[in-house]
Amino acid sequence: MAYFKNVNHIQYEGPTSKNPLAFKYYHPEEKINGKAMEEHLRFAVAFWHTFTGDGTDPFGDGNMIRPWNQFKGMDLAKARVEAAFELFEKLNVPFFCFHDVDIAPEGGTLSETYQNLDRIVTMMKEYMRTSKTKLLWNTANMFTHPRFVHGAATSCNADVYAYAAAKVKKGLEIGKELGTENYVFWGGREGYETLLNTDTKLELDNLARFFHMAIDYAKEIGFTGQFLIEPKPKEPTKHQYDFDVATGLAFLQNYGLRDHFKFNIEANHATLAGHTFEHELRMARINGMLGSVDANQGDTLLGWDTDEFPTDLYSTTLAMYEILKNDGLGKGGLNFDAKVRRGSFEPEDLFYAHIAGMDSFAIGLKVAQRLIDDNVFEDLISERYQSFKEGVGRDIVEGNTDFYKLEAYALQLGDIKNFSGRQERLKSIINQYLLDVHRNVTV
Ligand code: XLS
Ligand code: CA
Ligand code: CA
Repeated sequence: MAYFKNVNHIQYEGPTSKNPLAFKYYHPEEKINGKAMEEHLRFAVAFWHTFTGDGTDPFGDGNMIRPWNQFKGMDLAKARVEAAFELFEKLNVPFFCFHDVDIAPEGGTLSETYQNLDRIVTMMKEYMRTSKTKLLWNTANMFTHPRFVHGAATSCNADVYAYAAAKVKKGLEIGKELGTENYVFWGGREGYETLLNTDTKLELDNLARFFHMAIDYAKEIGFTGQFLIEPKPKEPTKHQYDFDVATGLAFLQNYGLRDHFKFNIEANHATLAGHTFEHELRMARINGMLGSVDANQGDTLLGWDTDEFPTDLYSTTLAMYEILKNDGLGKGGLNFDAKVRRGSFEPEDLFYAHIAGMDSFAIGLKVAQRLIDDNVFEDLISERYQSFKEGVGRDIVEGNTDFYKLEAYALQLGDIKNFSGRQERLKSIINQYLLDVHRNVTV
């Protein structure tokens, strides 16, 4: 059965097209610096927002019109998979992502839940034999069910900890079965509400033990996906342990986990942490830890996680700049962890939203590559740090100095001269490049 009868395969029609169901900028085969756009961007659809979410918010019931909602229970789960592969094919998207609970209903017992999952995974595997769409990552939802009220791997309740371990164990088996590229750990309720009732040391030690057991099990079963930590500072807990890249990195290093993980950076989580998206990408990149991206955007007027489809070209450009500088995302990709607004409740809106996101990142890719080709930032940065290429600066960088020598040097200095950082000049150049995205002229 077709769930999106009014939508055909989305084609690239170019920037002058008026067809809302066409790509204006995303041209999968087009080569950017010798590599096809499709391979640069590695887009993924998030199963939960697109097929499971129903528009429910704290003030209102679900309102999304979804043709598969005519079914219930396991039939609904199967219908979602059918609808998903129809959308993947029509959008020509190479990857998807899911949580265990997105794809199959939980049973009365853990064993029943496993059985439900197995049936859906078998069905997905069958689709994936002929579909080009692969699994970017899967994960276990350890935050929705009431048992996770105090956390999962940081719960005060050891029974919950064991239950969470079982879910991740199953998740790794499923990931292996479906040939996933990555496995994501987002600490949904791994944090605290108040220090007054929390043994933070025990919770963090337990979280590290949990990750070590996951690494051991993955090795044992030959799971080859990349492990990813997804930082988020708050929501649902007041303070989440994986606050941002810097906090996550300190944790991984403290507990001897660094070599086994990379980060999955979500734009809206970066902004909730008081950073820009590109800041988090940069911090992960310079530490060799940039693994994958949850491509969305928040709302500057709202202090929570709105998970909007990305349309801010400034942000997609600076994000793609970091990704290109990282030499791509390896096994990672750009997962649209994004949901249509509650007012966009028709099935076609799912296509408009993904097209908007894919086109926005395609523009970001093109502009970022041109900025790099023309050394727009690099030339200025190189000039700005010139003092570290000679004399005392070179001694500092090469480790050939100490406080005595630096003091002696400082004592003989006259007035110290600084130079402008040229921030506004750079921003106006970015605008020029953005507006020139279609011209073959370089600025
Ligand atoms: C929620 C997170 C979540 C993770 C996967 O804010 O973004 O969706 O990506 O559990
Ligand atoms: Ca996410
Ligand atoms: Ca989010």
